[in-house]
Amino acid sequence: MAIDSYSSPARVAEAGEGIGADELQLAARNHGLPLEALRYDVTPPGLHYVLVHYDIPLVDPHEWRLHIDGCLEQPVTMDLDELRALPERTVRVTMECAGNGRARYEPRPVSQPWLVEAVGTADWTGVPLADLLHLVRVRPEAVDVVFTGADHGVERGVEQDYQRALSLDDALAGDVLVAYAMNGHPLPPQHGFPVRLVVPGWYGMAHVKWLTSIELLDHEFDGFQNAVAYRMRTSPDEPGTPVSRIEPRALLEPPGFPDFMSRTRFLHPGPVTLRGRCWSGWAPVASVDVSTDGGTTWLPAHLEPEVNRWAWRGFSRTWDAVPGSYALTARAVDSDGRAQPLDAAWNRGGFANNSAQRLTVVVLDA
Ligand SMILES: Nc1nc2c(c(=O)[nH]1)N[C@H]1C(S)=C(S)[C@@H](COP(=O)(O)O)O[C@H]1N2
Ligand SMILES: [Mo]
Repeated sequence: MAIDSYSSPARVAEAGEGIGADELQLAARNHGLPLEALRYDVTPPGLHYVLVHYDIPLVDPHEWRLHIDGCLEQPVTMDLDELRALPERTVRVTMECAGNGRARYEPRPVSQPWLVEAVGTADWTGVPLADLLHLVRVRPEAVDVVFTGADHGVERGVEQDYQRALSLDDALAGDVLVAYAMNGHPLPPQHGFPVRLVVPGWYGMAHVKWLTSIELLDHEFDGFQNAVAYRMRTSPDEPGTPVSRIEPRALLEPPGFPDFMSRTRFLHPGPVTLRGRCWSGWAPVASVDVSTDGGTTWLPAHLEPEVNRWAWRGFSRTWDAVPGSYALTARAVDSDGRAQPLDAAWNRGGFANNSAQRLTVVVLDA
């Protein structure tokens, strides 16, 4: 039997169709950030969201090599010790899956059914990609840089290694790292052990895990994850535009205590400080507003100082909670004026859904 019998395009759920066994299977492998973990400045690794397209490969760190070749003067193969001997840099980065919010789109694109929780922040340590590219002396004709992971699978009938490319300009800009440590420790297997790419400000698909090769091309990369997947389109036959940087988002730490099944929050009446985190990959967040009536009226939040450009920022707002039922939400606006909407425009892949979060909160009688 041929693999192309698995080539059906990504499906969109029928009206009213519930989450199916195939989506549940993905959701049970790929976990989100429990929203109470927004309390940590740096996400403990086990609480950081995880997304893996195929299998988590078992990589022997002694056998591992990074190959850098293609359109350059000085091809290089290095082992882990050689990589770690180069000058290192640590950058705090908030990473978010491009599919975050997918399950809240109507109709629902059938894939990993994230609500709002596909996010995490880590201190990534590694070698700046720009330093490595300097070392190998990239030729002037080079335009794209392809990153290949050690994982292998099939997607819509196409057998492939996980590969993503950046333009040479994007690869040289903004703190892109070839990282071997997360929060000061070797990468956990699910986060790319022993080495992954980190592309600050970009959605997760660009941060290639289990990195084994970096190849310079003199033409645009047309691999599956760039040319077919991760494109914003409303119908399957249009080429669409590439998914790239992270849209602005604010997320509230759910206040009070939860009901086990519905996750409705309960609070006792009185003053409460609502807290959360905000980020945008395009431009720094300029303001955050909070609403207790589902976005009809907004209250400005206090923004904590920026730790660095690529890490989320804390925000807070006091609220005098009186008995009743509330729909809490928050929205971020970045300094380019990109504003988080109550309802983001739909696309077929279910990408970049930064529609404002909605938390049902019941303030109990005194
Ligand atoms: N090699 C490889 N890299 C990958 C992936 C993958 O499946 N294989 N998934 C990508 C996607 S879609 C996301 S959102 C991030 C998730 O990174 P994390 O699991 O460390 O949070 O890794 C990216 N890098
Ligand atoms: Mo993702």
